[in-house]
Amino acid sequence: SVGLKQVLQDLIPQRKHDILELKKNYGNVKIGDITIGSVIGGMRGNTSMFWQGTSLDAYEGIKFQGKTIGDCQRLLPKSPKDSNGKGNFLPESMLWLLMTGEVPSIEQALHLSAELAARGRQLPDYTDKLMSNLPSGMHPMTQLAIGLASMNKGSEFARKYEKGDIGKNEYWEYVFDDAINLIAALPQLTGKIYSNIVAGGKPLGQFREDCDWSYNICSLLGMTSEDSCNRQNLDGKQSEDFVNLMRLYTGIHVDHEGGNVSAHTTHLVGSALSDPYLSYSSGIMGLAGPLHGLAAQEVVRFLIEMNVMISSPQSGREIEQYLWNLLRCKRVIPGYGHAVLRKADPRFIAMLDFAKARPEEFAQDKNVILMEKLSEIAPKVLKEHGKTKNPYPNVDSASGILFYHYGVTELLFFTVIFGCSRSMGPLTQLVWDRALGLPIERPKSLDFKSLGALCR
Ligand code: AMX
Repeated sequence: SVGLKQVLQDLIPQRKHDILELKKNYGNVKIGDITIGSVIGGMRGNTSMFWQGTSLDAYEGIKFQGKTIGDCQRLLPKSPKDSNGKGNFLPESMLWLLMTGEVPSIEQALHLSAELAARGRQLPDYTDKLMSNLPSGMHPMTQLAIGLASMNKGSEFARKYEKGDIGKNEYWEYVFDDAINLIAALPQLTGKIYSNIVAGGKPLGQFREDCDWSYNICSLLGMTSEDSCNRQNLDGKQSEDFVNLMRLYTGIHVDHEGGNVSAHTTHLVGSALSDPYLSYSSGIMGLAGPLHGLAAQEVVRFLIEMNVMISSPQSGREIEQYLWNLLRCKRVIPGYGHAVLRKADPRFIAMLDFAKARPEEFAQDKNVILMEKLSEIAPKVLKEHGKTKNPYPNVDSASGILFYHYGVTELLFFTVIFGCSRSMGPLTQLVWDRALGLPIERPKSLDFKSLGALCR
């Protein structure tokens, strides 16, 4: 079938059987010990979540249903409108892979893309009105969380649940519909937020039902050469590159295992049977934190500030000095380090490769040059400093500065684009959570007294 829901329908019985068997036959198998260090240390090393779509290896980085970024770039269908075939895969292809575990055919990917475009044509009128009336200057991530939460008014799952006419076995079907509607609405919602920030709410571009999801994000930001606004006067090549950057960025930020704040939050809130809009809105609140999604913005600010203070972005000696001063002031180097990864993030490398493949476009951009130079110098400094477990660049080191290059300069807005992408992984898991009948999450907590008792 070319329909994602139908394909899932066929997959679910076997997976459900598998999970019941696991529970029945192996429910008591131990997979680790929990230490006091983990209880008071952000639950590090505490392997305790089921998450299907992606897994994170400390050295190999992210894998999407077992596939590396390189595999995905080779295997996942691209847009047929891609003029030279060198563009990135469609995030819609990634969504299919996450949901089903299978690489979609081009027909399946395009069918899903068309379905998202058809469902995402316009925002519900209540959301549109609400977004138009938000105070100017409100944080873009607050706007996104409000917009998403408001869409719960149209939640199929919440409506059916309220009426009491669905059984547990059918939950996933309505969660699926909500998830697809939510993902479909993100280009419009993102465009609306951006227009609130930069144009007093005036539309910046057009939604095109014959175009893919990433194209529509770009168009509604006023960033395609064909749209009415074309705010940055991008020429055809730049506009095509920007759309490809968006496909790349939104294709590889979809998920990063289950334990990160936005994914875990979505899963946790959903486990209380809150609908996908409320669940993902909560995840967005977590993504807004500076140690999580907001880091891309910090990196851009950091690069711009450093470029003011040094004579050239190629000056290794001055960069090194700048970093040591920062560390002496007990500040972190933004864009470096990771809670799980222990090497350079392959997503960073993919973004860097995007810039390297376009030397003419970026040759004069001091910030992009500094970003690249920094990735050679900062690891050396952090290693010598000796505290950071992973001294290498993380995903946020490159992404923001590339958007900045093309003219998206409103730093607080980057995380909204991250939020578009990140919808795909956690919402996939939410569909599977309900399909497999996973229960409400309820870890046990300990107070000082109980911890003390364990130490005696
Ligand atoms: N610069 C300086 N010091 C750093 C550092 C950095 N980039 N990264 C970690 N450290 C320090 C920590 O502050 C900690 O110091 P402390 O012992 O005095 O508290 C020590 O090294 C050990 O930390 P860690 O175990 O290596 O990292 P963590 O798992 O606690 O935190 C992270 C991970 C990402 C929050 C941290 O590396 C950091 O703050 N990096 C900078 C901000 C950033 O780039 N965030 C983006 C993360 C990616 C994402 O989720 N989007």
